[in-house]
Amino acid sequence: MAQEVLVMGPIPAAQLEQLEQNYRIHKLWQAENPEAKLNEVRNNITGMVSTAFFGVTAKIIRALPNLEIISHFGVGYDSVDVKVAKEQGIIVTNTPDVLTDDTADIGIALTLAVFRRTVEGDIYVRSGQWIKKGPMPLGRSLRGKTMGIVGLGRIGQAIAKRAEAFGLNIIYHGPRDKKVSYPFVASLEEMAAKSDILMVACPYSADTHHLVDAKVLKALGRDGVLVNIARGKIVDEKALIDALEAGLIAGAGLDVFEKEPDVPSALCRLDNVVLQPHVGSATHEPRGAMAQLVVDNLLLYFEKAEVLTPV
Ligand code: 8YV
Repeated sequence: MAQEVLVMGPIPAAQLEQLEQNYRIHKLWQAENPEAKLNEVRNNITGMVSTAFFGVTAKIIRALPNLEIISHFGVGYDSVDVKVAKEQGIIVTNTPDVLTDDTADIGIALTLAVFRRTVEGDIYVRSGQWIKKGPMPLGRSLRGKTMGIVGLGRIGQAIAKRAEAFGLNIIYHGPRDKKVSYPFVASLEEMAAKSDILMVACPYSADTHHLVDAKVLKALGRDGVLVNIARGKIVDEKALIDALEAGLIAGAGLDVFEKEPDVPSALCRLDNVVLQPHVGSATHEPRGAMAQLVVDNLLLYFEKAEVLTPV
């Protein structure tokens, strides 16, 4: 009999089709009454697919007595209660590597957009201000500035590599000194004080909740720019809005927010902020590769009790 897989949220169509060909799947995000659907299938489910937005709570894990594997669509798996899953002997997999380059690209795109005012420039042309007012106010050069990276993991390193090509100096902060060529700064506040750009690229966990707070932003200073391509909750969003409104920092480039897709209107009103709707991995290539890893982890697990990318 085919395994039954509960799919919490959408993944690309080609891989959803592969799931349909191999398993009996239940698309919970499309169910009219998700709770009733869960009750109906709970004893049959052996596999699950989750996403950043459609995660897996401890309550759901505990409601599925025969669950064996959660195949997560995304590199960050903070939306899955991994601790409870592991306690129950459930395997969790994620989708690293395949999205590293595209996510790093968005980090650089946001940095450039804030420094070179590219979004403002686009509006300046389209709204006819160029003709009316003449040249736009000047931006700032990246060359010679310092980027402080919070979290020098796969994505942080890919950002560093790109940033070096733009003539930026790199320093980094994280839980430990990785003994790499970039200087490690043990105190985040100290790193922020040394940085022109504070680039957030670390995973979200209880340890990194509101890691970037009012003190760190103050240390970043009036010429400093915050860029976040990781998770919204790593930054205290209220403190960020206060710092931007008071001119305590120069600007921000944000791909992620505390309560997606609900972005505070205060952020939308600020000219020195560039906003993106969580698009780090949002190109066809990585999204396809991520979804394929989701499928391949399930296939391998149900065939040989092995997985490719456990967390
Ligand atoms: C999302 C992401 O997974 O990989 C991550 O951690 O945040 C994104 O790639 C994507 O939006 C799909 O849920």
